[in-house]
Amino acid sequence: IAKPQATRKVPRATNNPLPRANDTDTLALEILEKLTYSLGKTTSVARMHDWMDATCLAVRDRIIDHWIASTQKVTKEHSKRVCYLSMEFLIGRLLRDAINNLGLSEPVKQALARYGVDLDLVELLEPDAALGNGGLGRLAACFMESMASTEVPAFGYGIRYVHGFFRQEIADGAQVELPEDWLAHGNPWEFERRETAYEIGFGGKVTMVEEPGRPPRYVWRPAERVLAVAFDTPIVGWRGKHVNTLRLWSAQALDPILLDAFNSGDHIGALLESNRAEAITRVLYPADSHQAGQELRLRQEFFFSSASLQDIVRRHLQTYDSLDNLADKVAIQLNDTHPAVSVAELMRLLVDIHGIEWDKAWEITQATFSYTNHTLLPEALETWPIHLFERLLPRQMQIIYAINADLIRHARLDKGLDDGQISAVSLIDENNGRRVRMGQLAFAGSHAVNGVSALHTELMKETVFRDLHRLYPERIENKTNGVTPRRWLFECNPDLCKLIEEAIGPGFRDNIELLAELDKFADDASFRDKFAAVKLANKQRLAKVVEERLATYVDPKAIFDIQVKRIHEYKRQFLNIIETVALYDQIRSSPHLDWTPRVKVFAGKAAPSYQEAKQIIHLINDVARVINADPAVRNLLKVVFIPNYNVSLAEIIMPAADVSEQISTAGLEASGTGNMKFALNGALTIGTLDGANVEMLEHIGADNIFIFGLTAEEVANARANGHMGQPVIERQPLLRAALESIENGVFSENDPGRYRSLAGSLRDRDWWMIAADFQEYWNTQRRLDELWLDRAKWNTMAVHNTARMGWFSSDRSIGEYARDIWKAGPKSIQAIS
Ligand code: H2P
Repeated sequence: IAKPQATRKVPRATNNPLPRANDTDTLALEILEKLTYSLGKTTSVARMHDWMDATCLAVRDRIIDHWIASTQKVTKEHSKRVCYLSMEFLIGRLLRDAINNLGLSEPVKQALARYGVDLDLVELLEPDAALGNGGLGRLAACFMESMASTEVPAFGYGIRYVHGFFRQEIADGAQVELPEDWLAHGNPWEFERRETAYEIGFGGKVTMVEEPGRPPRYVWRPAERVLAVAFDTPIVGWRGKHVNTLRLWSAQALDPILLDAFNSGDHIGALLESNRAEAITRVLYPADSHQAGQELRLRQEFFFSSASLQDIVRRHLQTYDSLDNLADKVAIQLNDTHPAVSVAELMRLLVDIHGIEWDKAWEITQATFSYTNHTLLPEALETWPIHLFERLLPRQMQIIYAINADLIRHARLDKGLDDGQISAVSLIDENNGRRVRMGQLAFAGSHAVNGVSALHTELMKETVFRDLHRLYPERIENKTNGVTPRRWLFECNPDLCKLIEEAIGPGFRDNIELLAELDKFADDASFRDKFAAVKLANKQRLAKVVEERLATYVDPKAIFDIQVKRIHEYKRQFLNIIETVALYDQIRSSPHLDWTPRVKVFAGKAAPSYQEAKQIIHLINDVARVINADPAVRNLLKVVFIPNYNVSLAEIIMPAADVSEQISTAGLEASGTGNMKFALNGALTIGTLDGANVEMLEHIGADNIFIFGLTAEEVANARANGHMGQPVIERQPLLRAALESIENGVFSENDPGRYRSLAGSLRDRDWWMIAADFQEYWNTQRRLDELWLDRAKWNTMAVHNTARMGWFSSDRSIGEYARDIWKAGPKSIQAIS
């Protein structure tokens, strides 16, 4: 390979970015320039990792050109900005996203090829930014991409965790949690902004200051202060039209070291303060460690809320001389209750720091905030013990009491609520040792509160927020989730996109709803065959990953039946594995029957403290070991659990599924977004009438989706009527036999009692309705088996799925938020119908 020399002739970004040639020659030089001048390496000594860094840096320069232009435009036009506050952003890798959105995929590939470097291998080296647990964090990442793509000016605000979601390994069938280290080799995408840092206080005292002729003021003197330092990552939208900022906060001590202590020999003590501060942003909390309860979690929540609000207020005052018009220029979206303390903190900033009168401040606060609820699970609705809250955030506690007093007065006097209803709407839960209810606080402080699917939104009105809804009937509205088609179709399934483009032209890349035009190809045999060929190639790619990681062969010609998501009882991976065991029994007892070959694929992490979920992982692995080693099964059934599910693995899995498992107990999955990714890539859904499945059914049509099981209403009734699993199990020989083999140690010979209590939970109250739904689930799976034999029909249905999923784009979700809640973004977006 010739060794080109780096030169400095490449045009550099200025305040007026020069349009640069998107050709291979220019990019090759830019990458080389980064390798040489930013990394100090020559092509002969550069390692793959250096090439990855150099490529990211070169691509980042291209983004910066657009970033500067976007920022200047927003500033000049005084556009309203959206601030999306989220404790989680599950971003994954950024390189492919960036080059795809900039339209640079081919030139970058060819530029690297000049140095004998393969872009595909470079991409694999980028660590996943796993700053989230699951759907909630991934939704925030899709929304960031869609806001950039639809040109909604936005800031994402969150936490720069040093260690993201844990790395999962499976040892002897069980989950082992290891620290994840995405920053170990630095992060080429981010900019540290040391000049953008804010002091965050904790603890201390509040004093009332009275000055003659002025109303009393409250002054908070925190006992402890830490610094929040900004790290910015530019997020580039489709075709590079607009770039937004993801601003993540990192905690640091005001003094990096206590020099006196150090000099007097206390080397450890000298660093204590700094350690304590940095601990705030060291690790992401795994969700579901129900009632994390730890003080550290509350510190994290306040830390990033306060830093973000101080930043928002400062920036607003740079342009406008008053905060009176804050809500006209900023919309703050609270992603779940994690940033709910922001309501009290903004009130403190407005009233205590900027001297705004209380009622006016409350008006501004409510007009500025809106809140998204993501779950009805009672254990996930955050509450904090008053004594902890008061000790850590004394002024915010006072403010919450004052907000609550106003709320209760209004409820009692204006709306005539009785005592029971008052205690339901109160921001303070008096029944469980006095706790602050963050859901109620977020609700009270927002002008709009939304659920994430039509069903979930209705259930919010009937359950968790029933009384608040009665008090403020206009406030709750629905915003069904969506996923970005750039990552979840264009990037993860390029061959399918090529095929779609051949059929309907390139328009769908700019308007995903044009996918609907594919519908007319569903009955075209030659198109269907090509569609199936792409699917097969994607399955081969997944099979290769399975082979590499698990040393297990899976046949790409079998049905790939996939369930990937956090492991949770309500998501019912347990139901799926029981059905697998029943199928195994049937294949063994009736070997002569014409069984349809299936590969059951599972992946997902269990929160470390969630014992039942960890047991389910163990069971899946135990079942896999036994079935995969049994020659009697003759490869008709394979079970694999792929460890360490993350965004990058999802990008390989989604395009490779024939069957998508969306089988939560109805009424419990708020929306789901994996369901959308699978169907968009042509998988057929087997699912309950839960979350967004309900709307998918409406769009895709009942003929193209496999719905089974109790409805949310039936689940609620069954629970209320004291449903028990045992009588159901008695009536169902398949289920009975499968459960018995699980509880008798057929899959855990060295520890036969391992699953006794897990299985026992079905005999008992069967809270998750697994026994109740089993038979219908089994029957529906067999309908899928049968359909597989008529491949033309299967493929027709698969094409309909892809064609009809355009509506589930996060561009559509963002359009609805922009139009109904934020009143921000270009007119074209707000005009979305
Ligand atoms: C949660 C809900 C999902 C929802 C997602 C985004 C919390 O994600 O349970 O139903 O789609 O938020 O709104 P998850 O379970 O995947 O962690």
